[in-house]
Amino acid sequence: MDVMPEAILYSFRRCPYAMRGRMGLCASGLKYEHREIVLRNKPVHMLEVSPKGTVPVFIKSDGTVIEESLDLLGYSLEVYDPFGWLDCDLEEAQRLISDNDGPFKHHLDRYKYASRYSEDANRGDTDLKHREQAELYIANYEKRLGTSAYLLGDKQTIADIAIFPFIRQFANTDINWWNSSPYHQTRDWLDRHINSELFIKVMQKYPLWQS
Ligand SMILES: N[C@@H](CCC(=O)N[C@@H](CS)C(=O)NCC(=O)O)C(=O)O
Repeated sequence: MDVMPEAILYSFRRCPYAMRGRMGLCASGLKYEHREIVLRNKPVHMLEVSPKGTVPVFIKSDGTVIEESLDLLGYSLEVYDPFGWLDCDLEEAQRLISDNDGPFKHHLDRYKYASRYSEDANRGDTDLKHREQAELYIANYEKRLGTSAYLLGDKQTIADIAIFPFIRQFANTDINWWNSSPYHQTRDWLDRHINSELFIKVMQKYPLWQS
């Protein structure tokens, strides 16, 4: 009898996209081999199955490759969605996630890694200017969270799960500023996610995987 190979996840602990993927996998209870990598030294096998070279990369036991974090989150929840994260207005969730992955992430990168974006620096942009732009999205969350516990209402959904790892990164860029910012509801929402049992589980440390 043939034995199906185990599914594999290539992941990097601090990557917010990988966190999103791991949240889905952990919620669904899917079993897989965790392969922790560093981005400056990607495993040959990972690049063979996914030449674009980003994490997360998930290889299902039938060999199918999922190389986008949102696809991995969606796939996991289609297998099993114990908390009903898909039970929401998926179009609205998609809109929020696209804003997060697009313009918010653009400004987050330039706020967090200002020195890597020298072109912007030459144009006189500062990291704080990008923080201000990113804050427009936080202000929208703050408004939503003023009337409900989660981004799409009183229930946690895929939108919260897909987005909070990026807000965590935004907050950690200057935690003193974040803690004294006017975004009380968003801070509380973020803290609830960061302190959740599931997130603590997905942040467990693994030794570097070696082939
Ligand atoms: N659209 C991809 C983006 C993933 C992504 O950009 N991950 C980063 C790490 S946070 C990465 O792997 N970058 C490659 C590198 O830095 O070499 C997804 O949603 O999975």
